[in-house]
Amino acid sequence: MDVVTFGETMVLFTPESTGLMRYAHTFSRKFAGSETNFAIGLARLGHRVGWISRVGDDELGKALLSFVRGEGIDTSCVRFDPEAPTGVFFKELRNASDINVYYYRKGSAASRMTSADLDEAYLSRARFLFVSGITPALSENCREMTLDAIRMAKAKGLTIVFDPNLRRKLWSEEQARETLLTIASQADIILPGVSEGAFLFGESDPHKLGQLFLDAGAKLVVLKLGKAGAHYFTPDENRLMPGFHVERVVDPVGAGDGFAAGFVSGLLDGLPIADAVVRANAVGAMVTMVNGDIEGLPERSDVKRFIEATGE
Ligand code: CKP
Ligand code: MG
Repeated sequence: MDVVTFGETMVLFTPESTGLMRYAHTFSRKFAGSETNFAIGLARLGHRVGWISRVGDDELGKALLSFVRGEGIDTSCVRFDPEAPTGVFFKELRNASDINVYYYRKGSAASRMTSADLDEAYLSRARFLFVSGITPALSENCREMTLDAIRMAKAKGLTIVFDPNLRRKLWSEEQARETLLTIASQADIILPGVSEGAFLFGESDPHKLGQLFLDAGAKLVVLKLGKAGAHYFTPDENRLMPGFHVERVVDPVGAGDGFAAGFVSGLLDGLPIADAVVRANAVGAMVTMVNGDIEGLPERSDVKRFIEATGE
């Protein structure tokens, strides 16, 4: 296996109509969650990924698990929890620039995960552990599990990749800041957005943020700048890799996970950091052109064509 990740994937309902969701009568049913968005992105690019989670022992949990497995993700460490339901969320697309997410996930099966869901032998089969800042926000047991997963993976020599994925609806500012900074200090590679950097350090200048994350402990920081692209920082060099032009953004949710998949795919292929960031920018951009968090994730040949056509 190349990468292991863990976290909550939910049933996603999206109104078929734009505007206020209160007027929506028909919804499409999809599945989404940061870690499986990322995992499926990597699988489409030809890599092998394992996902650790829990789903409810219910119809939607069974559908979700079949779906993720069908996308080629190893789900041998996913369990059914008979005592809690599969989480659900709604994505209201009032228009392309006004998108709201409503969670119905409190007490969900995945939020009941504990460190006992982690299998050390399973983790040690991979080269990378992908950690998203959503999982520690789900519950105190998930927060402990996240820190234990990092500890175990580090001991086994895995590279820790961390996407802070700040979700203010899930926890208090103080809890979020403290935990995300703790994880940032333990990660090898960190993929924050500027707004997340500003939340954590009270600073939004990209150069200063890059340095702050390096000082906090990361060896490589890739700061996401939206349509401007991404700026990477190591102790020795830093460089801005411009983003790709997108004619029309349909749905930006999931772009960060696509970005992470493109970047880790580049590292797995042994690309120089700059080229891995180009791939990350391309996958992130492609995700925004399609409604759904995983529907726009490209295959390898699609990314190549997109990069060539857009003249990076
Ligand atoms: O940062 P992104 O827009 O890439 O993340 C989107 C995902 O896991 C989305 O699929 C949703 O399920 C979530 O983030 C979340 O819990 O908010
Ligand atoms: Mg994100």
